[in-house]
Formats: sequence, structure tokens, C-alpha cells
Amino acid sequence: MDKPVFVLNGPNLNRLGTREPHIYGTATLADVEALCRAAVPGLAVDFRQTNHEGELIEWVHEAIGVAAAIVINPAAWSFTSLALLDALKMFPGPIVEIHISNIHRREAHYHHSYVSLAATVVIAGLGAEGYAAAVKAAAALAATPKA
Ligand code: DHK
Repeated sequence: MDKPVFVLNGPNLNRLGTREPHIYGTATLADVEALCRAAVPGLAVDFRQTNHEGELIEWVHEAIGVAAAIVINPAAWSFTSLALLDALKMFPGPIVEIHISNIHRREAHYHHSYVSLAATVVIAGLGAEGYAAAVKAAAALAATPKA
């Protein structure tokens, strides 16, 4: 695959490793990045994190025509951002939504993700390892010719 997979991370994920380890584990964001880069040999991965919503939206815009697929952990913006949903709806390729924790087993305000309305696949509760599964799924979906 000549086009990269964009792996985009939302707010507070730069604090992985020390942030609520009983929920998010002890893997750091650098560990997560390494998992993504090792997931599919030869696959180009563009890995980013931001605490600024507009920047994440602009990265989704940038992915249009450039990325084969998007893997996204929107973190708290999953449950609040119609702007992010609208941006993702413009992306023509597969979108894999990833959450480290099982959001459906947590507080009610984590149960409805707007991003899931644009996602091809949703992975939640596999921990940091979920990112490797997400990159593999994104690469497989991107390689599957559209019906
Ligand atoms: C990460 C967050 O920051 C939370 O806002 C979400 C998600 C869950 C995660 O599990 O990766 O609720």
C-alpha cells in the first residue's frame, strides 16, 4: 500500500502511562506508536496526538486524498464533537475508531460516540493492544476493493 494510515489521537492521550492507569494501563503514547508501526510490516503509519480540537479536524481534512485509512482515538471528543463527525464524514476511506477502555462499561456519558456514526469499525476495551488490531483492520479494509 503506497498511502499511509493516519493514526490520530485526541485529548489527554499524551498523558498515557500515568493517566488513570487502572483504566488506561501503563503503556505510554510512545509505546502505542511503536505498536502501530509494528502492526503491519511495510505499512506507512503517520502517528499524531493533539489536545486541540481544530487541529484534529484539520488532520482529518489533510487525510482526504492522502491517507489510505484513518485510525482515530478521539478520546473525550467522541462524545461531544459534531464538528469532528462532520469532518470524518468527508473522508472517503475506512475509519477505525479505537478506545483503550470499554466505553460501554463506563459512566453513561461515555456510552454514545458521535464518531461511531462515521466509523467503519469500532474497537473498545482491548487496551493499548487495540491499536495494533485497529491498524491491521484499517490496512485490510483499505486493501479491499470497494464493491
Ligand atoms: C479515552 C479517553 O480520553 C476518554 O475520554 C474516553 C478513551 C475513553 C479510551 O478509552 O481510549 O472515554
